[in-house]
Amino acid sequence: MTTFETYLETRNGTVLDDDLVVVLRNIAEATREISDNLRTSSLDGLTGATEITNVQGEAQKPLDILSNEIMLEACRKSPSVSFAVSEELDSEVAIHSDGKYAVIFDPLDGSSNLDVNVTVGTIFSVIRASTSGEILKNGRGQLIAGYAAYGPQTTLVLTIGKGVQIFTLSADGIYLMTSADAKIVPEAKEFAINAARRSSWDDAVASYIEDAIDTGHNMRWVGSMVADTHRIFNRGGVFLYPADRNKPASGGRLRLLYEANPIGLLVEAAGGAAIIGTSTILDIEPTSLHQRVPVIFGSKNEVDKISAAYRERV
Ligand code: AHM
Ligand code: MG
Repeated sequence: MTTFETYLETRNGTVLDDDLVVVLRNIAEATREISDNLRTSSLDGLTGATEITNVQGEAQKPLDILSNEIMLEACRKSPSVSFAVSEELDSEVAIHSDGKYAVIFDPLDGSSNLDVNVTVGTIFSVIRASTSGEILKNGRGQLIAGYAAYGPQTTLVLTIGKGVQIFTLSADGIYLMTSADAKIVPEAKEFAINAARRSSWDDAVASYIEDAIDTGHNMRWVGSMVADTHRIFNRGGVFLYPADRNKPASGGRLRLLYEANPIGLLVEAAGGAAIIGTSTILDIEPTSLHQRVPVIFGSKNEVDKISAAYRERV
């Protein structure tokens, strides 16, 4: 089996530079460390919430803080990293003054699920940015995007510019390639949405979900985007966290830079689609680090149906 190290050596046939290889190796190592900490967190007293509230107004869990620190350390160990941007930090953190790449991450996505032992994940992307002014760029500028899913297995899902590769962490702590070119099937009768927010959906989403139910689709909602995304990578379907009609200014629940963009790049690289309505996620020009956006992605034909429902209504 191809090891992650061999993959880095060959760069999967891409032109990834040596500095980016170091960044990626350190991020992968950080996910391995986070995975180790998660395995025994209840035994180590790393459960419950702290008194600290993050920039999102959410109570941080000990594992949010620890995972954030592990990811920041991965950035510090990488000489070419200029800035780190995290869901858990108010603003960007300067790392190396002569760095040229910013690492943007959600250190532990779905952390509200930690105490119920459901799959959570780390989402990350790397962009070119020597100055803080260059961080706010659209998702097409991502050089690397990926996530680690911490479930029964720890899985690293990556794009470095050519398709999507999946690695599984072995018992010896080595990532081994389990998919060289992962694809999202174009059609699947499964959708993921928080149906309790139905009264807030716009008409395009409401009509798609109504049709889906009428045509025998199944519903799945883990409440942990990495887990829902990983299911879509394995058997297709769509994920929706749409705009909230009752809060037009909020745009949605999920954050553009470290949730929607990395997942959007991975999904497109696997042949799927990722939209906010009539436009694609990767083309949104960000206006702030923690900007929230509507998020709809997954099997291409299903996403196209939702996009058509939006176009009919404009
Ligand atoms: P988090 O980054 O604070 O964990 O929030 C993001 C998570 C996603 O993983 C998930 O899809 C969503 O929040 C669930 O939201 P809700 O609780 O409204 O269903
Ligand atoms: Mg998150």
